[in-house]
This record gives sequence, structure tokens and C-alpha cells, in this order.
Amino acid sequence: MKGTVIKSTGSWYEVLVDDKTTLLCRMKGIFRIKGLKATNPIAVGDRVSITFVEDEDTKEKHDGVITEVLERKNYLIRKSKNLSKQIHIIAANVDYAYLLVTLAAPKTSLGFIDRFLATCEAYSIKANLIFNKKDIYDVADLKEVERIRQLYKRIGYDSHFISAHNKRDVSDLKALLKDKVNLFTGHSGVGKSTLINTLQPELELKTAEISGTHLKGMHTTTFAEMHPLKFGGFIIDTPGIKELSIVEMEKHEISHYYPEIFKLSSKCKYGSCLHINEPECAVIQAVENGVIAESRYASYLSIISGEETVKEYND
Ligand SMILES: Nc1nc2c(ncn2[C@@H]2O[C@H](COP(=O)(O)OP(=O)(O)O)[C@@H](O)[C@H]2O)c(=O)[nH]1
Ligand SMILES: [Mg+2]
Ligand SMILES: [Zn+2]
Repeated sequence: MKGTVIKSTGSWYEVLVDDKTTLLCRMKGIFRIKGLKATNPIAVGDRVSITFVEDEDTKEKHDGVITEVLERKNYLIRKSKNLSKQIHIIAANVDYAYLLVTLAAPKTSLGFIDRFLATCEAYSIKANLIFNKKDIYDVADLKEVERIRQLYKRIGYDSHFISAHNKRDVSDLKALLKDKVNLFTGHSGVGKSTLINTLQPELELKTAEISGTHLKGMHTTTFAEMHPLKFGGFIIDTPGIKELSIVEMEKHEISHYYPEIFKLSSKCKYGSCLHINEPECAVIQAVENGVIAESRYASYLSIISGEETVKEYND
């Protein structure tokens, strides 16, 4: 039997096998995905094969055993916290990834947005930005959000501007989410769980108040979890990420994940141009002329120079 992993705690897996049935499964032995050193061999969104347990003793503890992970269309990863060489698979087989962004409480930097977008490009996942907490912004903030939205719009990234509490704002998103596997990500406290609750109140996901002194969200979601949507499709709620690292990217590859930089690369004098300080570089010229945003170029350089992460705030 085949199913989709919708929840994982590391040793247990909830596998959705049809519209209504989930089975609690164990993993058989340890399997490695070719070329991937992951702390978790099976992730939310994975399509898996299950066999049933015959032994009556073990049957009480779980319904089935996962024997195989089917080939992934794509996956999103981050570096594992402690084991720096290892990666953690956040989710697999994602159609759309949505980054929730807030200007403050918590602050999402442009560098963080860029790393998210580049990561999605690298893994062929369609990316979308949702600016949240519209209701708390003053006039200057609203202008700043519009400026940032325009910046990304020019590159080709769509965005939305909502208040996650507002049903009408959120209902516009439904048509986009329908029948797709959608991943919601962003710093803890940006409103991921709140938004999912407004979309589907029955889920009653826990949300956290921002702690006043640090303006930092509390960690309420520990593992990524996939929720079937009543109107069709899925949402994957991820634990808040503080930092996003770009792994498995060669220097010359990085420009491929910056569409506006990639587009100009062919106009550079040297085919091998990395757009750092080479002569007659069309990209550097475009930055000077304001065609490419300085913030985008800065984040590109930071990835090229091997800076592993963008830190948003100090713990
Ligand atoms: N004012 C306002 N608060 C929001 C909005 N969305 C979420 N919040 C609040 O922000 C806090 C963190 O939300 P939560 O959904 O737990 O964030 P998550 O960590 O991304 O899942 C909660 O106190 C929410 O009530 C919004 O659109 N406007
Ligand atoms: Mg949450
Ligand atoms: Zn160049």
C-alpha cells in the first residue's frame, strides 16, 4: 500500500493512505537516499510504501512499516543544528512554498527572503511571499511593504499582503492553495499557524503570543506537519526557522537562482564571470544603474562568499 507522510516525530510516522485514513508507522531499518546525508531519511510529504505488521505483539504499537520512500519530485532542506555536515529534510514533494514575512515582531530581512527564494529556485519549487500583519503597520511601514513587494514583483515573484486574522484577506489565498502541496515557512512568530487556522479553523493549531521584551515568537511547532485542506490540497506548517542556509550550491551555480542576475550573465565579458569584480560585468553595471536591487546583489555576494546563514536577531 502507498501513502503520504503527514507527520513525523523522528521515529513515528503518520501516513495518510486515503482521504480519511491515517496509519501510524515505523520505519524499516535505516535507509539512505542516494547521495543525501540526512538526519531524517523520511520527511513530511514523502510518498512511501507500507507493509502491514503480522506479529500480534507489535501490531498493537503500530499499524504498518514503511519499506520504501518513493522518488522525490523535490525537497527542501536545512543544515542540521548540531551536526553541521548533516542536513535535515524539511519537506518533500512541495508544489508551492510560501514565505511569511513581517517587517517587525519579528523582523524578516531582505537577505533572508533572498535565501528562501534562491533555495526554492534550486529545488524547482514555486515561491511566493506573504506579507503579514497588515493591521499593525503605520503609513511608513505600509509604504515600505509596497516598495519591497515591487522589488520582488519586478523579478517575477508574486506576493500577497494580508492580516492572517482577516477572513477576507485569507480567502483570496484559497484558490491558490487548492489541490496543491503548499509549504508555509518563515520566522517563528510571523503568523503561519494563525493563517492556517483562519483558512481551516477546525485545525485549532497552537499559536504563540510574541514575548514583549524580545519581540520574538515562542516556539510552538517543533516538527513540520502536513494538514489536508477541506477544499483540496495540503498545507505544511513548518517550525519557525531562524536561519536558512544554502547547501549544495557551487559558486557558479548561485547566479542561476537569482533570475535577474542570470538573465544578464550572458552579457558579461567573461563566460565564467561570477559578477564579483570582473571587468565589463553586465551584472555590476546593472546594479550601478539601479536595474538590479542593491539588496539582491548584496545577498548574492554573501552567498558566494560562503557566509552560511543570515542571522535575523541575536538570541
Ligand atoms: N496583529 C496581528 N497579529 C498576528 C497576525 N498574524 C499572527 N499574529 C499574531 O502573531 C503571533 C504569532 O503567530 P503564530 O501563528 O503562532 O506564528 P508562527 O510562529 O509563524 O506559527 C500570535 O500572537 C498571533 O496572534 C496578524 O495578521 N496581525
Ligand atoms: Mg506556528
Ligand atoms: Zn558578470
